[in-house]
Amino acid sequence: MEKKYQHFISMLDKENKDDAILFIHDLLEKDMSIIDVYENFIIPSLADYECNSSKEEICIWKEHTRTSIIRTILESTYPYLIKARKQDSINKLIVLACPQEEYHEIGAIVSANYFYLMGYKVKYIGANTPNFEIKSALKILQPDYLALSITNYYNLIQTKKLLEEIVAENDNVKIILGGQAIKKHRDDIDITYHYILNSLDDIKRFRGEDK
Ligand code: B12
Repeated sequence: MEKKYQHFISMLDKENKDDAILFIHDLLEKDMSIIDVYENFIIPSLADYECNSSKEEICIWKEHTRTSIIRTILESTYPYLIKARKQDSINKLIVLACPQEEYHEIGAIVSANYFYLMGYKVKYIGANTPNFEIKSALKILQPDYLALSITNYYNLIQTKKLLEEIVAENDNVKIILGGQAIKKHRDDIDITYHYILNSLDDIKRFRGEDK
């Protein structure tokens, strides 16, 4: 696995989009599970990424390029998720978003796909989603859960305010939080939530307890 992963990373480092996409499709065709592909290739390829330039502007466009390759892989492998989805689906809806100013969305997309695999109905409504759009989705869709992905620490403060308003206005919706800012800083801020989930295991456990 490690050799294959290093090979994949070398293609990403060279920004060799076509080869990287074909490589992942080949793994899936040779019977690697979609979860193994997510856990051992897709997630670490971004989570462990370190820009080797000291210039910030170079790092940002390089991160965009890498993310764009990963996004194409996520979209183009979606049929494998459909095939792997658990048969015992659960009649509950999760609305998932990245709040205002939060542009990191791969974690949100991956977790949306994991909830889908576990049998939930999921609507991912986007990165950098303005507060009024999140509230509108809650009003119209009446989901069981609102899940937010927060990566950047600075976005915790405005999300705290948003969640206080949401909980005051909606009796039924339960709040799920995830993402690196939550993982690292949840004790630094008194933010409203019902569940904190940050990994596939967390989501599996949550599904097991959700009747
Ligand atoms: C790609 C990337 C970007 C891309 C994002 C593109 C996109 N469309 O998503 C771009 C170029 C836009 C970007 C911009 C910036 N970035 Co950036 N970025 C990254 C990078 C390299 C990877 C992030 C990623 O996709 N990881 C992979 C995913 C799969 O992992 P994940 O998000 O942790 O998600 C997992 C779990 O957390 C969990 N999860 C996540 N969300 C949720 C939600 C729920 C409900 C659940 C259940 C689970 C869950 O599930 C996932 C699977 O396990 C990281 C480096 C790193 N080490 O993470 C920096 C990083 C996150 N960025 C960082 C920074 C500083 C920035 C910028 C401020 C840079 C700048 N100067 O402009 C801007 C901020 C933009 C903004 N306002 O949001 C810092 C954050 C530090 C901090 N403040 O906390 C990091 C850590 C880099 C660093 N080492 O400094 N970035």
